[in-house]
Amino acid sequence: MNLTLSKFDVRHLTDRIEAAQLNAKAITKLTDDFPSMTVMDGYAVQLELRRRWLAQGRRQVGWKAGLTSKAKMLQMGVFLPGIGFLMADMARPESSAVRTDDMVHPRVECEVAFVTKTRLAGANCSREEVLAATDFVVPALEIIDSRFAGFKFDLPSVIADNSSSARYVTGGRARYAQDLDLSTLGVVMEKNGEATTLAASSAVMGHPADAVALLVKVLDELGEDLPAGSFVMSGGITEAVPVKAGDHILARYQELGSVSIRFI
Ligand code: OOG
Ligand code: MG
Repeated sequence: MNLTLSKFDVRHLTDRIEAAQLNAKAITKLTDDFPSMTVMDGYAVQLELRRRWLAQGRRQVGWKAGLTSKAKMLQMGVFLPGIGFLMADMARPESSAVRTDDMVHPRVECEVAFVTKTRLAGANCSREEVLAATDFVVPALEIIDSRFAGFKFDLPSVIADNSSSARYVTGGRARYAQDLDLSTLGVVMEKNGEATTLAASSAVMGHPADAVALLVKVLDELGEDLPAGSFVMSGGITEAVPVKAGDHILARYQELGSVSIRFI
């Protein structure tokens, strides 16, 4: 897919995204000013942001796939998946208190995360290859935070914003993928003690490993691969739930245990 942004525009839009993240201040979506922006332009901004952060000494641990379930697509009104990068310093400990004052409007979603033991690459990556390359799976909560006003965006804008990546939390029990049927794992998310949303992992493209395969294909288009030892989040199973200071989230997964977090 083609690029419409100049190198100058990419740097300028990366400045905007980076400032919105640092100051936790919402901005208008990028396509308001650059209406012909493409998905590839979005990735050019995302990769410039990653380049800057790596140059600052931040460490990348992996990637995430997003908008991989119908629930998420319908919630956001964006009907194609995208990917984003994950840094080590975005991780928060299980059961810890997560600050909200450094985010714009955080939301929480339940995901299945994969940790890989061999490299994955190529335009034809399959579910079987992903499962063979998987060391173990672990339940995760992703705390997303769009930097766009009203949590409203289109695909090029959200990809430029690193697919709303903000924080993530793992917990529960790590399991070998071959010991589970990853397409039928039920998950219930409780907010402040009340079941708020529930679904099964098949909501993610029929099988969460298919979302990882899709991520590898997008990486291939970007000239990247997925190195051994990567942490990969496969996408929200249910819609994301807004949270504010004082809220507590507990996600209970079939076979994988539970993950909780509270907000201050
Ligand atoms: C985009 C990120 C989507 C997921 O798991 O679907 C995502 C968003 O909804 O803001 O992380
Ligand atoms: Mg997500």
